[in-house]
Amino acid sequence: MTVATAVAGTNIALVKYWGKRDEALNLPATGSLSLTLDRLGTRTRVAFDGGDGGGDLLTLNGARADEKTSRRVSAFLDRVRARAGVDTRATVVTDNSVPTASGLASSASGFAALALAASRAAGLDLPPNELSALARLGSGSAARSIFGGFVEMAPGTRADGTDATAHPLAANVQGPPGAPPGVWEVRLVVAITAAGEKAIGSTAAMTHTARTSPFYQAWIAGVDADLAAARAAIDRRDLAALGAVAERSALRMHATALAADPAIVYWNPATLAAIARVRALRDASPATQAFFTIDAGPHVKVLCAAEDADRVAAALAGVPGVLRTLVAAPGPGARIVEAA
Ligand code: 2P0
Repeated sequence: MTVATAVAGTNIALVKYWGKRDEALNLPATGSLSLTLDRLGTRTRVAFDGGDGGGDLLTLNGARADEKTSRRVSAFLDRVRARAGVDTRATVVTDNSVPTASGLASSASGFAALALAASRAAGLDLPPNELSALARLGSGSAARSIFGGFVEMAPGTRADGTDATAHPLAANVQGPPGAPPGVWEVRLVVAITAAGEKAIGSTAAMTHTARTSPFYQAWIAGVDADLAAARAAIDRRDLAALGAVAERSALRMHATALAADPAIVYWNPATLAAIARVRALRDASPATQAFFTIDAGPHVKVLCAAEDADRVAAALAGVPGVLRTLVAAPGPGARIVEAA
């Protein structure tokens, strides 16, 4: 097989990953826990067809990719080629189903789709945990997008990273006694608060935080407790408990980055206004159970029940500085959609 197309959904971490134990192998310093989304993701076609004659040819959202992105993808393809015993250059065509400048064009769905499409096109049929470890080499968060629904990423302890993989959590397939099986019907409402690229990429920001933030060790030390609380909340389908962990984890991650020297500030005024709106929704009578999380950018993502998603989206759309909102549901893991 020399051609394969894969799709993968992006994921939003509820317990954040922010720091590495090994930069070369992209091994996280802690575990993390996320929700894979349905509508927002990446479709990638890989053909080991000789590329542009000299090297790999990467087309991203209809245009030839820039040097930096191309190099990162080629380095990833080199790992796949080495493993499969292939030395042919590739043509890669990748499209994000994420709205332009949404701040959600994350590397998570990109490297998950690339790991699956490239490995399959190279003739490898990797089991999910090995695919997850492969995707991690491209981007830490991509290891989680191999799986659908709620997913936990293990930091692993091995130096070679073979145990630094993600796995789906049981809540994806079974609920509490009496509840119907299937994915817990939560939603993530995304409030876009800025257009354009973020100021500092996650990889560089994590390294800078680890080197200069006096809060970094305290941040790392707290993640296991958040993971345990999040797992327990998901088992019970307790939205308020899961939301409390998500807010705590995001605020601590940002506090740690804010304390770096020089400071890493991802927020803008609309970020804070959206946080205030979410808290007001909870304090209102009747209350709406809604909980925010924020990644390496100014946008605010709000966890809520499916039946409240439209109300939460409308409330956020009215916040000054919020440019647009979108609603995402839990989605499946990475999958092959075409192979030849
Ligand atoms: C996360 N983020 O857990 C955290 C929270 C952003 C904020 O994972 O260096 O692009 O490629 O492993 O995965 C974004 O970082 O970083 C990220 P690398 P990645 O979702």
